[in-house]
Amino acid sequence: MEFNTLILEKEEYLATLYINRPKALNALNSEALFELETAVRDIRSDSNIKVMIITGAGDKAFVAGADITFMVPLTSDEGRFFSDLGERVMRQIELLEKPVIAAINGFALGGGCELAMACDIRLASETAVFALPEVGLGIIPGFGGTQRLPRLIGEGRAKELTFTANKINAQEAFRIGLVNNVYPPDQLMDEAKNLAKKIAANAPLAVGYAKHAINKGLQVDIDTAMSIESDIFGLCCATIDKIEGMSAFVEKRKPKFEGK
Ligand code: CO8
Repeated sequence: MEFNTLILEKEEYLATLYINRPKALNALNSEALFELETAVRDIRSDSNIKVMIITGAGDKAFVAGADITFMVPLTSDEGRFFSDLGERVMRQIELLEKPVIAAINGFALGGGCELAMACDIRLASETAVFALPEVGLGIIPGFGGTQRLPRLIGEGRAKELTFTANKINAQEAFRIGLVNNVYPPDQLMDEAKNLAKKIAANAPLAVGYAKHAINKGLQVDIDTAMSIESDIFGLCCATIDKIEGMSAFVEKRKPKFEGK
């Protein structure tokens, strides 16, 4: 699949998506967001793909934000449209039935930090820098950042980062729980691929259902969440992979999952 602003590579079970606008440090304009939406749709429908990695092309930036040049002339209505588009695409990543790993290889600012937050697991290079600089530009995070950041790191820290627009390094991002782990730059992609491989060895439907149960459960009270979990557990029990996984255990062999 050919894009102007992205590179999509597929190998076996893994799709790796590079945000590729090097002249603008991979900043997201509307073309990039529409292409991202197309790529996510393609990955959703590709039954070979079990895990997706999102990273930035080059060695300087994951994504340095929404494209400021693009946003300069936006009217209120156009700004609302652009924010809606970004929110929709981030949500499609979050709701994708396959795990998405952000491999954050440099600047993850504004919309770039928001893109990383829409992914399931965030791995960072030691050189990564995070911030929500929006209030310094007279706007607010508009791709879901005001909602996801407090859910990830707690209200107080989220408000401090958002109100100050402070930049933090990868170690600080790790300390506050914004990223799962930090690696030397030359190891980041290998580590992301190792993680993808581990995930892909498990039953794909069960992994997707687990993602769905966690996402849905976080939005509701604990009793409703338990009921969501048991409903989805019931769905797992109707899969061929459940029979295979348990048979393999009993027969002391490795399971061969079909995603059915
Ligand atoms: N948008 C457009 N162009 C950018 C962006 C960006 N976000 N970031 C960098 N660039 C461009 C620069 O303009 C420069 O272009 P040129 O060579 O033509 O001058 C090129 O990338 C290289 O950048 P620098 O020369 O500035 O590189 P430095 O290493 O000196 O600095 C920084 C790197 C610190 C990343 C710096 O470029 C910077 O501060 N960039 C802006 C970061 C930022 O503020 N991001 C947040 C944007 S706002 C946002 O994301 C809102 C999301 C929600 C939108 C809701 C819809 C309305």
